Amino acid sequence: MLEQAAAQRRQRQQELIAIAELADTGSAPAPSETSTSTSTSVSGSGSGSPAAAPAQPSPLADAAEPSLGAFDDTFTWSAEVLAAQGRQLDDISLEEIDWLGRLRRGLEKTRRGFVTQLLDRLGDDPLTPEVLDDFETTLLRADVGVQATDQVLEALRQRLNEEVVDPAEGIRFLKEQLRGLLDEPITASGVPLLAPERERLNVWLMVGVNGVGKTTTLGKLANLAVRSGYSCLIAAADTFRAAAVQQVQIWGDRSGVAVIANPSANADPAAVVYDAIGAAQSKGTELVLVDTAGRLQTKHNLMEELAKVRRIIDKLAPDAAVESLLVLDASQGQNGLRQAMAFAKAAGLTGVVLTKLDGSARGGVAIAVAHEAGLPIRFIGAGEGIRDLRPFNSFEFVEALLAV
Ligand SMILES: Nc1nc2c(ncn2[C@@H]2O[C@H](COP(=O)(O)OP(=O)(O)OP(=O)(O)O)[C@@H](O)[C@H]2O)c(=O)[nH]1
Ligand SMILES: [Mg+2]
Repeated sequence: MLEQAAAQRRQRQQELIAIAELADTGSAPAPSETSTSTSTSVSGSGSGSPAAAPAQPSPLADAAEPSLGAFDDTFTWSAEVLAAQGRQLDDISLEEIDWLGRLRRGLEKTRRGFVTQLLDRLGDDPLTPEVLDDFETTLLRADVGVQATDQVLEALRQRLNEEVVDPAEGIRFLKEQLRGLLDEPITASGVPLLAPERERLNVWLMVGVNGVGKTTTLGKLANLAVRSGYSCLIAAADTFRAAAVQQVQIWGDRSGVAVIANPSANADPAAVVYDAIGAAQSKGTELVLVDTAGRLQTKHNLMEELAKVRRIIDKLAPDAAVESLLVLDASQGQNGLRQAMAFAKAAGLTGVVLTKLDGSARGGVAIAVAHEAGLPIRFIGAGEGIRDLRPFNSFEFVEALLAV
């Protein structure tokens, strides 16, 4: 079965290598603008004075290196998933194994041994149309969504009409269908793997309802960007919640990334973004990460505010590569789909970051969002740590979701 998957997913190799490059540990030099400040409202890590040295000897000091665990079941599984994508053992990094292990553990609740149970129950007999009810329950319970589930089952039914399919082959086909749904919007976007474009201004907005993990994701992205050698700046545009600027400042400090903020009460988020883009343009910064509010007095205000921020970016930096990433808490399941629909228009969404997969029983919502909202999943978060975020890979995700 692994050989078959290897043949099919060989083209994935290139993507994975790019992922490894993006997340390459420690190879990137610290960004030259680390902890510098402009004369306006920028505060860098540490003292905040212009061109101040970083407060920490290493800005990445708290980004714990992954360590090799036991050669347990998870380790073996992780190595197999990478091998199935055509990866050679000697070019697999410890970080990748570590991440896959965490992803698998994270999706444990979603999986709840579904596939194992399913295979046990089905035995070795060929699949019958009645058995598809079990598949349907599996998918719906993981929050894959009605539309996507219908489409997958229809494909399976058709397959059963054409030939005899044993349970293991059924699962393989199921995984292939799910991957197809996840990859559709990614392929349509023309960007297989999202990364900031070098030597160009990239503006990435984190949007989403309160508490989903916007600020945490931004902090992790800042760290990933620094480790990948990008110059980066954070715009603290959540001016609604009093502690928001402080929270984002802590994340900036952890990676030595300067934060643009406006200390006055009820500052206009669009003005903060204005300052940040100005600072980025004058310094030639490659990536501006924008933290936005998850809650305002009314939902209407939130959408208005996001639209205004978008207008400012488009006006000030018409040539910038803008990404508007909807952050979704995987544990909110189908609610996430509704949020995606609500934000799509005002925020001009270009992609999704799925967070909290470590504690979620509803990881399948990724498939619903990809299929029904037509949005590419770009990153996934599975933990509160600074390294608990990785670029999205449908093969790894589906393997983790439906692991035996
Ligand atoms: N377990 C887990 N917790 C997470 C993850 N991402 C974020 N969190 C936690 O979720 C909580 C909310 O995260 P924030 O980043 O503050 O969320 P936010 O969307 O910025 O919230 P508001 O600014 O209030 O709208 C924090 O306690 C984070 O540590 C994740 O991937 N896994
Ligand atoms: Mg926040």
